[in-house]
Amino acid sequence: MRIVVLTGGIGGARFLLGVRAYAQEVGAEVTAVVNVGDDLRLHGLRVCPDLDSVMYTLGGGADPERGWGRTGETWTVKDELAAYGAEPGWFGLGDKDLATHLVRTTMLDAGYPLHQVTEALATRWQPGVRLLPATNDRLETHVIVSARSELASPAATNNASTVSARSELASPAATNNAAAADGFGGGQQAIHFQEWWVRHRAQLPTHRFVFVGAEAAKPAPGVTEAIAEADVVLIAPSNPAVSITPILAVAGVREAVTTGPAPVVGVSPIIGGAPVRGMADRCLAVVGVECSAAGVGQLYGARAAGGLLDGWLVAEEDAQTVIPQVTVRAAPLRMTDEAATVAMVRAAVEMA
Ligand code: FO1
Repeated sequence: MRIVVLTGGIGGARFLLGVRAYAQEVGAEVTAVVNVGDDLRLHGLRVCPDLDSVMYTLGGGADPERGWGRTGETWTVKDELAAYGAEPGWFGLGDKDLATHLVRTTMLDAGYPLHQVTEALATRWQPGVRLLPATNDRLETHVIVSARSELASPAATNNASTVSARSELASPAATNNAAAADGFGGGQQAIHFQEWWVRHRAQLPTHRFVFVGAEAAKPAPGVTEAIAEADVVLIAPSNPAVSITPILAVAGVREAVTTGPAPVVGVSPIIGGAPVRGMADRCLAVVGVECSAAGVGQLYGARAAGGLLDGWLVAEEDAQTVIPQVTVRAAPLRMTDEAATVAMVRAAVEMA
């Protein structure tokens, strides 16, 4: 059996632990198509948070509490960077983690595409599933927020690493043009997702997410093929707005899923109206989706109605959820340990 999982974020990485264990039980192969919208360039390095969360989590190197970065991490370089006043100080790169970014950046600069770099890094970690970036091309999630003085000030914008962590959209002029062009009127600013997520904890007045580069981005080699050959496609209980949507925004991926032969089953990231962790509620509010299993199920939509889902696995608290033309099943959805996650995966695959 071939299982494809669309995934991103820390919840998605944890879900993959269960998918891998289930696949080992039934003798299935797993391909994870991982979000790259969180990626950023920092201190000259390419950082891929979602690919690294999956690689470290499945490879046994992730810090279980944080969910990102390495276990047993030290922060000497981070402190040294702060001593130089090197911006941005709000995004911490651990010493062990830095080695990953150095190897990745060196390989990318040598011309290797991201999917081959990911494969090379995974050789060390042996995640037990194939990791594919959704695309090798530039795709960055930016967030349109109400402009704030410190964000738009030239000093902040001119600092190299800050600008590298933000898009060319971030320059006030460009942003205002972009915002104005979008009929949002002036006074709005595009900032990189990580700045919104880590520096501001999603607490800024936020208008929308933009997946910069999505139209031109192509699925990484192997992505549409894996989806076409899959026996089941699972949508992990990741953040729908900023982890799953940017995967589907890559031209060709959504079509591959909706027109492919494999049944598509999603797992709700919302239990009883609240996200299990992270800030999915904040993100769903930005896109105007109710923070509920029903809201997210409707966001993904029924395949029969042009959406994605054949099945939607919800928590027992949400057993009454109805999504027209989608099979809804209830099961315990808290990934308290691997066995609990395996049970979720089994329930999802059996729906398919
Ligand atoms: N999240 C934070 O809240 N603070 C950080 O300083 C931080 C650093 C960081 C470094 C590397 C990495 O791969 C992830 C990091 N994250 C940090 C988490 C990251 O923002 C999120 O894991 C994803 O982007 C959201 O899924």
